[in-house]
Amino acid sequence: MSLSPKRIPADLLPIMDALTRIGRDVAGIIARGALGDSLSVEVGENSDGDGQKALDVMADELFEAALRETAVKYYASEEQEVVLDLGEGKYALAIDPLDGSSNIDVNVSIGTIFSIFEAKDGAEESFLRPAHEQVAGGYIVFGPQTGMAVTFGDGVLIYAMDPASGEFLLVEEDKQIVPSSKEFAINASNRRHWVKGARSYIEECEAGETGSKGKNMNMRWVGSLVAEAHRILTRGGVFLYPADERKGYENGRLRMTYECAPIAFLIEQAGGEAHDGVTRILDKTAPELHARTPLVFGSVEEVRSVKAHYEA
Ligand code: AFP
Repeated sequence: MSLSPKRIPADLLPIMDALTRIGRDVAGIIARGALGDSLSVEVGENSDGDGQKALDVMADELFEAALRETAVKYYASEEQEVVLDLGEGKYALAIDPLDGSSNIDVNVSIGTIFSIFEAKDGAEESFLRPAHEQVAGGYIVFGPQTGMAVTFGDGVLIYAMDPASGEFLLVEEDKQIVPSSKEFAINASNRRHWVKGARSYIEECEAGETGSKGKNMNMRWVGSLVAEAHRILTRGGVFLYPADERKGYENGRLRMTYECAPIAFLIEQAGGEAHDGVTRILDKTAPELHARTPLVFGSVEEVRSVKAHYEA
């Protein structure tokens, strides 16, 4: 077993074991960096024409192979155009095998994001359903420490990987996000493209104590969703990837099925909130496998403030 089994539903334990075993292997590949094969060389394109890095494809192949030995029947990946039928099993798993690819060769935290549903009869219908039907959601973060945050709908469990053994050890149960924060995360270079609500919220943050917020704020942007989510789970904050006017960004950049839905599940289970500016992420249904959605998540006071700006 590659992880502490405590509080993991028995049916899901073999899947979580497979995910953390591969997580350990991917952490080892990343840690070797330039001592190994090039991880950031472009080797192809995914379904949307986004460049695929060597590590994107390597991680996808490793996770797919390991999950074939579990009760995962349907496998949906950012790196695969269609849902794969892995054979027998009662679950459907969506995954971004390696999120944050642009950070691979600059030694910045990257991650794997996963979402699990009970499989329905059909492949796509197992994923194109209200996000609140997930039975598990989480991420593995590859950074100065490798760790995992996961929820099965009964609180958020935090694991740390022991570098010596590669085992994921449970270090925190029922993680809670602080309700207020002085930190926001957004890619400020896109300001001129943002929808109005996002722009007015950020302007309020930038006004700090001279404006209606009455407190100075700080900004972070890692360019790696898992790194932002881990920071926000750990010390609070709010993350925004809004819709913007650029071609292809009318629904933001992030994908509903294997990025936003699992992150939203985790964040809500930790006492935070997650919406697309208007609608709760967990109330949304992806219209197609690789659909994008705007995403705002984090400390409840700030997430609600963003929503108020969208509604103003
Ligand atoms: P890559 O995997 O292409 O690096 O994209 C990472 C990501 O999907 C997400 O992890 C980041 O939060 C977001 O994109 C960064 O987007 P910008 O590059 O537009 O800031």
